[in-house]
Amino acid sequence: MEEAPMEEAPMEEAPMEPETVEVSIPKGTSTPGCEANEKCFIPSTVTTSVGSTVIWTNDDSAAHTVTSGTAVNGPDGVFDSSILMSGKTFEHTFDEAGSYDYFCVVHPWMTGKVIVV
Ligand SMILES: [Cu+2]
Repeated sequence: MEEAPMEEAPMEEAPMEPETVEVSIPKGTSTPGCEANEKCFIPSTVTTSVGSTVIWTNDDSAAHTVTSGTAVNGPDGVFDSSILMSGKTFEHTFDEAGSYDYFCVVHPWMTGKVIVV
């Protein structure tokens, strides 16, 4: 068999398949502190492929939101869970590549990011 040239199939550039990624909103995030070690959303940064779905679960006893944008500039309208009660989930499918910052409008120290490649 003929050997394929190395540059045609580098492992690092193989396209990722769409996947489902779970992010937890952990207990205690309604008081500041989680931001010090990026534990307000776990994981706080998700890198995934176009077409993937991220599912956030509120594992805290308090209500939170998952809102695209930043605390400084406000919601940007890409996605918004609105008030997410304890135990509830919110999901969003990312159909376009980009870097998506998000935060909790109730507790603006809670920030996270989804990077879609
Ligand atoms: Cu919150």
